[in-house]
Amino acid sequence: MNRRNTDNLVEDLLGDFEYEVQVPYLLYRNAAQEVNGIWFYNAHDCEAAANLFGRILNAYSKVPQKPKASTKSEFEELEAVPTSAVVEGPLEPPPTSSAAAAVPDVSDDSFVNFFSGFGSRLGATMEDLVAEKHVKYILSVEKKKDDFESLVLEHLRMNGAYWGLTTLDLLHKLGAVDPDEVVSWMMECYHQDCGGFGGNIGHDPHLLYTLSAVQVLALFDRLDVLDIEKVSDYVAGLQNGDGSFSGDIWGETDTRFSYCAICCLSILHRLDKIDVEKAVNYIVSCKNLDGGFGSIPGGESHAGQIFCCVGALAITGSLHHVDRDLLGWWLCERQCKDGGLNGRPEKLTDVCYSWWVLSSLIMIDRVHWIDKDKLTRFILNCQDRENGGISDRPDNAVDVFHTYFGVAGLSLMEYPGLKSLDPAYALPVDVVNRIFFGKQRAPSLLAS
Ligand code: GRG
Repeated sequence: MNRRNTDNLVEDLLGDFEYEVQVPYLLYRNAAQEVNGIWFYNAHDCEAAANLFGRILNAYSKVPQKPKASTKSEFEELEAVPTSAVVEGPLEPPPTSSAAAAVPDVSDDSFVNFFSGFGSRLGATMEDLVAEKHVKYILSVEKKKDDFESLVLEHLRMNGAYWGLTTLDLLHKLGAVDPDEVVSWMMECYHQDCGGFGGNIGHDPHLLYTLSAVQVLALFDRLDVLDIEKVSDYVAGLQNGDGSFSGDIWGETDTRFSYCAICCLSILHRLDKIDVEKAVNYIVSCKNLDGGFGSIPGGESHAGQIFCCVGALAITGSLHHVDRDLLGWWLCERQCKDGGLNGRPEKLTDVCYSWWVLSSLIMIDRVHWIDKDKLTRFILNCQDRENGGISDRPDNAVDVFHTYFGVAGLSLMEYPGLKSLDPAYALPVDVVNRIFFGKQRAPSLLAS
């Protein structure tokens, strides 16, 4: 059930089990009377999983109950359950994809080898990732306000906060910062008049910073400080007649802004404030013949824009617009001889594409088309092992942006000891689960 975790969620469907589909959620109550919801990016997958539940329950209802004391396994006992219902289950992608990462099936050997064998084949341990040094580096950048890096990040400080703090969370060290201090600084970047956030105190509001602000508040579980109607009105107000989004009042459109708006509104549970169908159609109009996406219709395919478009389509349950094999092929061709990934043909590799490319491949179930060991080595070779931080390429100067995307790429490859990141929301999976399941419960099942 988990997108990239080999620890499967196990539920006994054959006990006291009830389920209900409310696309994109599959809600169920188990024998312990716990109500849970499984959230799917794709409406089809949601219905297909429900269908599978139905087939299992239906088949089981036809099987006479066996005596408890049996030497046979529970699966052998379910002779009347057609095994093919599970093997050919609707969650399974075509044979070429071997179930890949998005919906792991631990019975699939290629999947098990791809992920769980990784630590031992590579000899990777937490020692290879100098995690403590990276934590120190991130904390030190925050303190040094006058050095080069801080100055060049001055206008992007809100994004910097998102990169740095998410890195700390992935490394289980978010507790090293004072949330009140962060939240109070962030609210100084908030524009009460319009509902948007600036990149720093006194800077103009923009969707790029508004998403980072919302993501950081979500990390700290402090979305309650927001005037959610005001912020979501600001975001929704930037949608144009053709479904695209401008980044701010000055009007430039870019699929990056479509992603920022959709991700932000989804986190705030306010997607209903925009015309989602038009937003999706606009993104689809930016799709190219090579399967990739650009920043505007006709714009060159670029891995960064592809993440934005695939992420927005994933969040809105519209991934059926993607030709997974064609795009997967284009994306996996981004891996170069040094193991790193570039953002488009003939360009240099850069650690940040570990995120843009891998997250996209995960969302379209083609991440196993990448040589994971080589990419892991590439990222680890970009670390400053003495002072912490990760650079774009080996031996270059480190910065917070590449430190985040390096650690994020490792997390997507399930590097030992790191928290899991959600490939669409670019937030740790536990944070995304809290947003969608923490306070929201299955209304009809709870009522019964
Ligand atoms: C929440 C993760 C997250 C993102 C928010 C801002 C945004 C949405 C996405 C940005 C996507 C994007 C366009 C990334 C590319 C960034 C990058 C390294 C651009 C460099 O472009 P070039 O042309 O580089 O200088 P190449 O590598 O093509 O030479």
